[in-house]
This record gives sequence, C-alpha cells and structure tokens, in this order.
Amino acid sequence: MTRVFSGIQPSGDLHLGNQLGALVNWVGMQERADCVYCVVDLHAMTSPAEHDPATLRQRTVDAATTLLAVGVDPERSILFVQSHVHEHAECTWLFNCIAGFGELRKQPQFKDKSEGQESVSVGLFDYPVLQTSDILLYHADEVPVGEDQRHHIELARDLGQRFNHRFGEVFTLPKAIHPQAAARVMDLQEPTNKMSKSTSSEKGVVYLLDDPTRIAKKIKSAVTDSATDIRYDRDAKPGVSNLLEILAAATGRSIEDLAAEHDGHGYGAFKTAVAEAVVELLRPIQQRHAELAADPAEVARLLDDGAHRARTIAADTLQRAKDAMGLLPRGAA
Ligand code: ATP
Ligand code: LTN
Repeated sequence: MTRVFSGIQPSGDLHLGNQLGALVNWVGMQERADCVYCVVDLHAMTSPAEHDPATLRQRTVDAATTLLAVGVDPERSILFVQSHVHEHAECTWLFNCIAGFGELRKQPQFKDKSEGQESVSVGLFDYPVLQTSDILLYHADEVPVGEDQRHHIELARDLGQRFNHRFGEVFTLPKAIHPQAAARVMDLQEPTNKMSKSTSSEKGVVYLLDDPTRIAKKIKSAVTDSATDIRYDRDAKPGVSNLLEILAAATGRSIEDLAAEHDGHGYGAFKTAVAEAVVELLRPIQQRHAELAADPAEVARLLDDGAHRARTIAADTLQRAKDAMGLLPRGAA
C-alpha cells in the first residue's frame, strides 16, 4: 500500500484554510493509503521569534486534538508528536553529515524567514534536513503538502538518493503531491493574502474552534467591494470570490451555481448564507473536539500509542542507516 507522510507545525490555532486546503485531504487519503501524520513540534521551535514553552506545549496538544476532531483516525493511521520519537533528531545528524551548506543556504524558505532577522538559529537553517528525516524514516511514497514545500521535498529526495548511492539502498525516494484543495482560503480582511496562522489580525481568520457568533461576526465584516454583484473574479472581486469559494467548499456545490443563486440579493444575505454554511461545517468538528478535550488522558493515550507505532518503523530505518554508514553496532566489536 502507498505510504503517505505529512506534518503540521503547532505554530498557532488551526483555521478554515488549513481545514479546506490540507486536512480534508489528510482525512480522505486514509481511504486509499497507509497514512502517518505528525505534529512537528521540533520544527515549531525554529521560528525566528523565541518560542514560549507553555504555549508550544499547549499548541501541540491542541493541534493533535484538532487533527483527531477533523477525522484523522488513530485506528487506521498513525498520529504522533515528532519529539516523542527521538529517531527524528538522531537521523537529522546523519543527514547533516551528507547535506551541503550551500544547498541549505539556497533553500527559499530559509532565505525568506532569515532575511532581515538580527539573529538566525542553526535550527532554522537545518529545518529542511529535519523534514527530510521525518519523511525518509517512514519510507513515505507520497507527501501531501502545499506548493511552498516543493523545495523541501526535492531536498529529501536528493539526500535520500545521495545516501543510497554512497552507502547502499536504505531510503525510499518520496514524491510531493499537491492534492486539489477544496479551497484556497484568503484572509477575510485582506482577501489578497492567504488566511494564515501567523497573521497580524485575528479578524480575518476563521479558527476551527471559533464559536458560531464569532464566525458570523467575522464573515459579516469580511471586506468585499463597493459594487453589489456576486460573481467569481479573483482579480476584480477578491473578497466576494473568496466567500464564494468558501461557500462552495462548505456546501459541496459549484461556484457557478452559488453565484447564480445569490447574485442580485445583496452582500448581506450572501454573507449570512456563507456564515451559516461555515457554522454547519465546523459544528461536528467542534463537538468532537469538546469531547476529546474533556478527556485529556484519552488524547495522551492515543498519542502514546501513535508514538509507539511510529517508533517501530523509525527505529528500524535508523538502525539500517547507522549500520550502512559504519557506526559500530552496540554489542559488536
Ligand atoms: P504559517 O502562518 O505558520 O505559515 P499557515 O496557517 O499558513 O501557517 P501551514 O502550517 O504553512 O499554514 O500549512 C499547513 C497546511 O495548510 C499546508 O498544507 C497549507 O498548504 C495549508 N494551508 C494553509 N493556509 C491555507 C489557506 N489559506 N488556504 C488553503 N490551504 C492552506
Ligand atoms: N514544513 C511543513 C511541515 C512539515 C512537513 C514535514 C510536511 C514538517 N515535516 C514532513 C510534510 C512532511 C510546513 O510548514 N507545512
């Protein structure tokens, strides 16, 4: 069976963009593949801003709970927290010794995130090597990610190939897949920017756990334009188009149908319809989240089981890699 691996950083509360752009696909892929999903807390420590320990810990539990709530099934898939499987950090050292300084320095995400920063950690520089370990330890065939991660997956392929060439076949070379998103969700206040966890104003972001009143308020104050027609045109009408796209993804109907139905009735009624659809979409997720959050021991048990199953795979791969590289096996001389 195809093995799928993906990870999400606990760098903020998950929002409608994450759900429609990525998590819906994570859940759907469980039907056809053997899926391993990871809350990548070690990656979240690399952001240029100093991280707050209590916040990191809370966000890690929240992200895992939300993944369970949206439908990641711990029976069928492996769901775990990256730092619970120490093989990721150890394998990163092995890859550090075959990765080139030059190829890491050129990584677009590193260039973006380090530019203009007063101090940049070695962790941020090494981020893609840790991501390589995440993927290669599980022999992943497919890695569903956003377009922005393309270079990181290419690096994982390059490092895997280099390793296999020098030391013998240990790693499977993965390929990035970019499943069609249910929607590319833009910020409600600045509809030309994507909705993002690390945004400056929460007003433009619908969080998966926002209550119905807050969801309605945010959608009703979404920036549109001074006209009144409802049609899909990302350039001329970014705000209205974003709402149409959200409504289509939330109801499973086509954008054309919805535009035809709502055109001529004004933005107010249209926004009410979008708000109702989003509230209905999130209701079951919020219900399931509340049940899980009321039972932290159960969440801890599920994550412990996930770490155990992940580790069985990762430890085996790491041992083969260490042997291949000539590290002396324990107990041998
Ligand atoms: P950050 O602000 O830390 O970059 P983010 O909210 O933009 O966070 P990521 O952690 O980069 O999200 O992405 C997690 C997944 O969610 C990725 O697969 C990404 O493509 C998807 N995603 C994030 N934001 C959106 C969005 N607005 N629309 C559609 N998909 C999105
Ligand atoms: N860098 C990714 C998160 C991530 C990941 C991974 C994704 C870390 N390790 C392994 C896929 C596979 C991001 O920021 N979206």
